[in-house]
Amino acid sequence: MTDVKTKPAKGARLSDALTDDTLLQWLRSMQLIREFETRTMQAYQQAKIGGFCHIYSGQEACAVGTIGSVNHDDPVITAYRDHGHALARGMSAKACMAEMFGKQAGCAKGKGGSMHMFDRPNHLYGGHGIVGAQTPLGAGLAFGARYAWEVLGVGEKKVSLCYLGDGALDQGALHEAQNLASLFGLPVIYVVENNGYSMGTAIGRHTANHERLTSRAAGYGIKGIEIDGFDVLNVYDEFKPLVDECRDLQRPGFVDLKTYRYQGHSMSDPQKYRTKDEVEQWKERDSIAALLSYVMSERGAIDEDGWKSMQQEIKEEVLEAVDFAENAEAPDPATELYSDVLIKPMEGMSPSGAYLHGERNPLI
Ligand SMILES: Cc1ncc(C[n+]2csc(CCOP(=O)(O)OP(=O)(O)O)c2C)c(N)n1
Ligand SMILES: [Mg+2]
Repeated sequence: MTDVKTKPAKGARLSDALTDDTLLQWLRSMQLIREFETRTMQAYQQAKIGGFCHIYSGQEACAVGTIGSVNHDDPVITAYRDHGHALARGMSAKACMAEMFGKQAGCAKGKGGSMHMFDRPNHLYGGHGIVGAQTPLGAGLAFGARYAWEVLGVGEKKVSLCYLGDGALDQGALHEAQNLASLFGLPVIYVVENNGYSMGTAIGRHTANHERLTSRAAGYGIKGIEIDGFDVLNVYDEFKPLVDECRDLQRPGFVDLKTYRYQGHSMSDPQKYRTKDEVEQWKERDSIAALLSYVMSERGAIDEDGWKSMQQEIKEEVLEAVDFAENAEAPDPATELYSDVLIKPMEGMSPSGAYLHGERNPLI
């Protein structure tokens, strides 16, 4: 995925050594996420997508820069604002869109929806809707990876990436997980996509000492760094050394990855807690525009025509994904309702889930 041409010269940035192909791939990936989210909003407004839906636009450099810093078989887990991570990890736009349309061809057979993207071949273990629930699981993935390498002698040293929002910072689960990760030497990096808001609550109103989040990690003996998450090259420059260190030493890490979301918290958010000016100010630093300018002006790796055709290609890919999702088959309740889930049919219930005597299942 990530290709390095030479070792960077002394004093040069790590990203200077990334090949033009890698940078173009990142540009493509970020634009794919942006376009995908635009079409997702449209489909949602047309009531083709149901349930909760959280848009990733604005945060593209976070997923692309961090996932671009690890190996494909390093496990990744995240919260519910997960379309960007799924696409950056290599999930097809079709599988991602079909999941949101609740179709069998979706990555989780249409049973998870927007918040539960799961893709084992791409080493993505969800998509989790309970704030902070993924943080012990991220430690568990790291435990499994270290156990496989050290005890079973299978595979190489790995690092697990566990993304969370600033709203999950004060969940007890995160603190318990960090404690054990440090104690046991679990190679998990907690990547806080700090977009400044938990729903409508600004970070300064819900998290103590929010300007020095890394000091919380330090309390557990975990190395923490702050990164400007709006510049994908900077994300790579700062994040990659931490990944290498955590992999090498089999230790946890923590990142305060500062970012911003362009859309509301979810599809139903009047956004009374922030001004339009604030959003516009962040957009002036847009991460896709910044990377485009670098690959165009500094690298000469793409020109205006090349960019236009890349955008067009991506647009067609996403429209095809929407069309595919719309026309795909719905899962068959007779075979799918009780497969891959913990709840089994109860006595008196037909395999399709309907109660034979006409009552509702109290569990669903
Ligand atoms: C345990 C729990 N409490 C409350 C909620 C309701 N809830 C859903 S999203 C959210 C805000 C989380 O914000 P943040 O972690 O910053 O993520 P962001 O939406 O900014 O990506 C809340 C409180 C929940 N899903 N789970
Ligand atoms: Mg947030």
